[in-house]
Amino acid sequence: MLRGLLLPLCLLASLLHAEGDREESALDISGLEVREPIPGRMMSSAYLTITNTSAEDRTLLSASADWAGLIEIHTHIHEDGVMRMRQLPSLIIPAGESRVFEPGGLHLMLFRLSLPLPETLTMTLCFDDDECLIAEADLMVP
Ligand SMILES: [Cu+2]
Repeated sequence: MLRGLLLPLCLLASLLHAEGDREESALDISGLEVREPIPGRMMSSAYLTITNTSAEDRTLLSASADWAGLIEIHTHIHEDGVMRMRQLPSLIIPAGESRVFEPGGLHLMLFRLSLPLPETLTMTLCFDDDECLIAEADLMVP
Protein backbone atom coordinates (compact mmCIF):
# COMPACT_ATOMS: atom_id res chain seq x y z
CA MET A 1 0.00 0.00 0.00
CA LEU A 2 1.19 3.46 -0.81
CA ARG A 3 2.25 5.29 2.30
CA GLY A 4 1.25 8.96 2.33
CA LEU A 5 3.72 11.25 0.65
CA LEU A 6 4.95 13.70 3.18
CA LEU A 7 6.42 16.99 2.23
CA PRO A 8 6.95 19.58 4.92
CA LEU A 9 6.38 23.04 3.51
CA CYS A 10 9.55 24.30 5.14
CA LEU A 11 11.50 21.60 3.31
CA LEU A 12 9.81 22.53 0.06
CA ALA A 13 10.74 26.16 0.65
CA SER A 14 14.37 25.28 1.28
CA LEU A 15 14.45 23.12 -1.85
CA LEU A 16 13.12 26.02 -3.85
CA HIS A 17 15.96 28.11 -2.54
CA ALA A 18 18.36 25.47 -3.85
CA GLU A 19 20.42 25.46 -0.70
CA GLY A 20 19.84 25.91 2.99
CA ASP A 21 19.38 23.50 5.83
CA ARG A 22 16.86 20.76 5.43
CA GLU A 23 14.55 21.26 8.34
CA GLU A 24 13.27 17.91 9.56
CA SER A 25 9.76 17.98 10.90
CA ALA A 26 9.21 16.47 14.33
CA LEU A 27 5.71 15.53 13.19
CA ASP A 28 5.02 12.44 11.14
CA ILE A 29 1.79 11.65 9.33
CA SER A 30 1.20 8.08 8.23
CA GLY A 31 -1.56 5.88 6.90
CA LEU A 32 -3.78 8.72 5.69
CA GLU A 33 -6.91 7.18 4.21
CA VAL A 34 -10.06 8.75 2.85
CA ARG A 35 -13.18 6.64 2.98
CA GLU A 36 -15.01 6.64 -0.34
CA PRO A 37 -18.32 8.45 0.15
CA ILE A 38 -21.58 6.54 0.01
CA PRO A 39 -23.14 7.15 -3.45
CA GLY A 40 -25.23 10.30 -3.40
CA ARG A 41 -23.48 11.78 -0.38
CA MET A 42 -21.00 14.61 -0.41
CA MET A 43 -19.45 13.88 2.96
CA SER A 44 -17.08 11.26 4.26
CA SER A 45 -14.28 10.75 6.77
CA ALA A 46 -10.52 10.29 6.83
CA TYR A 47 -8.16 8.43 9.15
CA LEU A 48 -4.46 8.75 9.87
CA THR A 49 -1.81 8.56 12.56
CA ILE A 50 0.06 11.66 13.70
CA THR A 51 3.28 11.10 15.63
CA ASN A 52 5.08 13.84 17.53
CA THR A 53 8.74 12.94 17.91
CA SER A 54 9.65 16.20 19.65
CA ALA A 55 9.94 16.93 23.36
CA GLU A 56 7.13 19.50 23.22
CA ASP A 57 3.39 19.03 22.84
CA ARG A 58 2.15 20.05 19.40
CA THR A 59 -1.35 20.99 18.31
CA LEU A 60 -3.21 20.10 15.13
CA LEU A 61 -5.16 23.22 14.24
CA SER A 62 -6.75 22.52 10.88
CA ALA A 63 -6.91 20.34 7.81
CA SER A 64 -7.80 21.35 4.29
CA ALA A 65 -7.91 19.97 0.77
CA ASP A 66 -8.93 21.48 -2.54
CA TRP A 67 -11.37 18.57 -3.09
CA ALA A 68 -13.27 19.21 0.19
CA GLY A 69 -15.15 22.37 1.08
CA LEU A 70 -14.59 21.87 4.80
CA ILE A 71 -12.63 19.45 7.00
CA GLU A 72 -13.32 19.23 10.74
CA ILE A 73 -11.59 17.33 13.53
CA HIS A 74 -14.15 15.02 15.16
CA THR A 75 -14.25 12.50 17.94
CA HIS A 76 -16.88 10.10 19.19
CA ILE A 77 -18.27 10.36 22.71
CA HIS A 78 -20.69 8.21 24.64
CA GLU A 79 -23.71 10.21 25.71
CA ASP A 80 -26.70 8.56 27.37
CA GLY A 81 -25.55 5.21 25.99
CA VAL A 82 -25.38 6.57 22.44
CA MET A 83 -22.25 7.22 20.36
CA ARG A 84 -22.22 10.78 19.11
CA MET A 85 -19.75 12.76 17.09
CA ARG A 86 -18.33 15.93 18.50
CA GLN A 87 -16.19 18.52 16.77
CA LEU A 88 -12.87 19.41 18.38
CA PRO A 89 -11.48 22.91 17.79
CA SER A 90 -7.94 21.50 17.80
CA LEU A 91 -6.09 18.39 18.93
CA ILE A 92 -2.97 18.15 21.07
CA ILE A 93 -0.37 15.57 20.02
CA PRO A 94 1.57 15.05 23.27
CA ALA A 95 5.37 15.05 23.18
CA GLY A 96 6.72 11.71 22.04
CA GLU A 97 3.26 10.26 21.41
CA SER A 98 0.97 9.36 18.54
CA ARG A 99 -2.70 10.11 18.05
CA VAL A 100 -4.51 7.53 15.98
CA PHE A 101 -7.60 8.49 13.99
CA GLU A 102 -9.72 5.39 13.40
CA PRO A 103 -13.34 4.38 12.84
CA GLY A 104 -15.35 4.84 16.05
CA GLY A 105 -12.85 7.32 17.47
CA LEU A 106 -10.99 10.36 16.26
CA HIS A 107 -11.59 11.14 12.61
CA LEU A 108 -11.44 13.95 10.10
CA MET A 109 -14.91 14.79 8.84
CA LEU A 110 -14.94 15.78 5.19
CA PHE A 111 -17.74 18.01 3.94
CA ARG A 112 -18.80 19.30 0.50
CA LEU A 113 -16.64 16.87 -1.43
CA SER A 114 -15.85 17.57 -5.07
CA LEU A 115 -17.06 14.40 -6.77
CA PRO A 116 -15.71 12.37 -8.33
CA LEU A 117 -12.69 12.65 -6.09
CA PRO A 118 -9.41 13.38 -7.89
CA GLU A 119 -6.92 10.58 -8.45
CA THR A 120 -4.41 12.22 -6.14
CA LEU A 121 -5.87 13.09 -2.75
CA THR A 122 -3.55 15.64 -1.21
CA MET A 123 -4.38 17.06 2.20
CA THR A 124 -2.73 19.87 4.15
CA LEU A 125 -2.53 19.58 7.92
CA CYS A 126 -1.58 22.70 9.85
CA PHE A 127 -0.13 22.76 13.35
CA ASP A 128 0.99 25.36 15.84
CA ASP A 129 4.26 27.17 15.14
CA ASP A 130 3.01 27.85 11.59
CA GLU A 131 3.94 24.37 10.45
CA CYS A 132 1.88 22.78 7.69
CA LEU A 133 2.46 19.31 6.29
CA ILE A 134 1.14 17.97 3.01
CA ALA A 135 0.20 14.29 2.94
CA GLU A 136 -1.19 12.11 0.19
CA ALA A 137 -4.18 9.95 1.07
CA ASP A 138 -5.21 6.53 -0.19
CA LEU A 139 -8.84 6.02 -1.08
CA MET A 140 -10.51 3.44 1.17
CA VAL A 141 -13.06 1.58 -0.89
CA PRO A 142 -15.51 -0.30 1.31
CU1 LIG B 1 -17.61 13.12 12.35
